[in-house]
Amino acid sequence: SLGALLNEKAVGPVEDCVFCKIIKGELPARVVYEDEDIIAFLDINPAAPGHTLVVPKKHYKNILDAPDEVVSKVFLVAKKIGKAAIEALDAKGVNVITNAEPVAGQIVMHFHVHVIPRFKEDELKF
Ligand code: DGP
Repeated sequence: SLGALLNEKAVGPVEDCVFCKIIKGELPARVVYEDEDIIAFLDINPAAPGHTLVVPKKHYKNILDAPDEVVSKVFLVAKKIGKAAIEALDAKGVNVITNAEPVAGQIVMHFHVHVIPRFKEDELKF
């Protein structure tokens, strides 16, 4: 189930456009959701349990570069995963965030949205 998958640990090394390689199946990832246009997998360096990245299969640099339809699809999947995290992991809320350009903290230059489950004992600041 999606809930069980969100509880697992991410796997996979870090390289240049790692997300394209993950999408092509050339690098492993703990995939928690996939459809025709979108893949979602656990973050290799999670800020909290269940930290998931939602990624369009087509390469766009970031939200500012992606077509509106792609942005919509990515955020709708982020919503689905956020709700699953609250149900399956007993999270109390989620951060849904995206970084655009290195000055804003973007490291992987392939558009992605972070879904970060938040727990009562969780003192992360976003
Ligand atoms: P950002 O700073 O928004 O570009 O976040 C990039 C995220 O991607 C960061 O939280 C770590 C994650 N990440 C980088 N490389 C890999 C990888 O190879 N596999 C997985 N699962 N996550 C990765």
